[in-house]
Amino acid sequence: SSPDSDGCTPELEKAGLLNKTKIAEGGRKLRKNWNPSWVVLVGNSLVFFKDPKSQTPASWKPGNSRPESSVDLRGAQLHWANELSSKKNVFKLRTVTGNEFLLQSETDSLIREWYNTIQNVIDRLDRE
Ligand code: I3S
Repeated sequence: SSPDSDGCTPELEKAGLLNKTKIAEGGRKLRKNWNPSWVVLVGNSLVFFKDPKSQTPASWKPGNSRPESSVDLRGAQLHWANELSSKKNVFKLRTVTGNEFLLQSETDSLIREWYNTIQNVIDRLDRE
């Protein structure tokens, strides 16, 4: 049987490296600060970790794999947002609490996969 045969462990849907910047906190605009982020979609949440490659070997210890932040996708909104950046392949994720993130990848197919997978989770939660 699968490790989640009891249905209690949230399902890992997707994980990978994206460029990320937070542009609003509770509806209040923030200054952009793009950084690579290890992004994990699990259950109803998008979880962000610091890019291990941007850390020194000494700083990369198990204790440091603590998430940087996490986003509840229930009620969230997703939009392509190339007008919000000079970078290509940018989408905006807005949470119900008014936090806004831009996520970006140089790889077209990769960013489309992320967009579709996140949108599917949002749609699933909307139907619950
Ligand atoms: O939308 P903006 O404000 O032009 O975004 C750019 C700036 O945030 C810039 O930082 P400083 O204004 O602190 O120098 C960033 O380095 C750029 O990456 C931002 O623009 P892009 O187009 O990369 O999202």
